[in-house]
Amino acid sequence: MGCEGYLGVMISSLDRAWRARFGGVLLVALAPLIAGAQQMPDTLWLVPGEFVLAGDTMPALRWLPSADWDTVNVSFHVAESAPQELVVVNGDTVDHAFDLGVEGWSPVVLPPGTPVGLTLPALPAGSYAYGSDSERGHVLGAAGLVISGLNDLPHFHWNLGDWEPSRLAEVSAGGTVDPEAAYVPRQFTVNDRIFPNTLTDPFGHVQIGVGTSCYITIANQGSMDHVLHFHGFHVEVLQATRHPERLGWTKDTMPFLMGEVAVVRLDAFQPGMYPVHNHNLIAVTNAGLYPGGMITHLNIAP
Ligand SMILES: [Cu+2]
Repeated sequence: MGCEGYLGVMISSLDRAWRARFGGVLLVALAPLIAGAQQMPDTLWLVPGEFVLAGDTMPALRWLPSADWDTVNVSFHVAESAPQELVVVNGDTVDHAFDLGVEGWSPVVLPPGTPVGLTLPALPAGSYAYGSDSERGHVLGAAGLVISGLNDLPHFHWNLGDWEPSRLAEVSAGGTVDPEAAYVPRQFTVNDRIFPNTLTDPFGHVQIGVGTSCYITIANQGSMDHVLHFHGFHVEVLQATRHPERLGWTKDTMPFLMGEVAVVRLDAFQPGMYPVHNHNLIAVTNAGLYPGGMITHLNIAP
């Protein structure tokens, strides 16, 4: 299906989804929120648990600001170019290493149960993916974002993930990923949420006023490549770690290779509700049911 046809289907489906969810209450009744910047926690906990997406119950690992289980990895803001002291506690049963993917900075080993103090390096303005350097940590979804500077505008983030329940179960039980096996994820998330729950995410659901601007950090921490299509706007590419040639481009469709961390700027010149969706049809479903998965909205208040 071409994107125009796709768009029509999507808008009417979105409309039905909204009505189902909000009982016909106009979404404009929701007060526009400024993305509340989460500050770095004093202690970061790697916590094992379970998450449920559209009927699939899956084992999980999450980076959290306390030992209490939550399904959403914490992403946080730090001051530009200032080292940060952080204590990390590995609540899993095996070793992990805290990884920031920054050249010249080595992952810090985290034995289970022992608090480890580490210093985040001075990070130039931009966004960085942090996680565990192990396959177990990656597959079970221990992956968050550190956003340095870029706080002169509201700054939203979309941490993208894809989930194949059988792979998670295998790895959780101590197995490894079979590189020959087909990868068939059933769930696709933005900040560990599936649509329409993406619309109740204060850090991911873009809600700003017409005539204003925001940053959006977009990180692909899944196990496949993704492509997002913005309706209503073209965004300016400020960072794209796997597509350096795209810096400064203004685009409505952007690819995100596995591991890519990007920052875009959105100038909201027109009011309205605009979907942003994955261009891969399977990635806009929840366990095969459309619409779902990687869809969120730009809600631009008049
Ligand atoms: Cu589209």
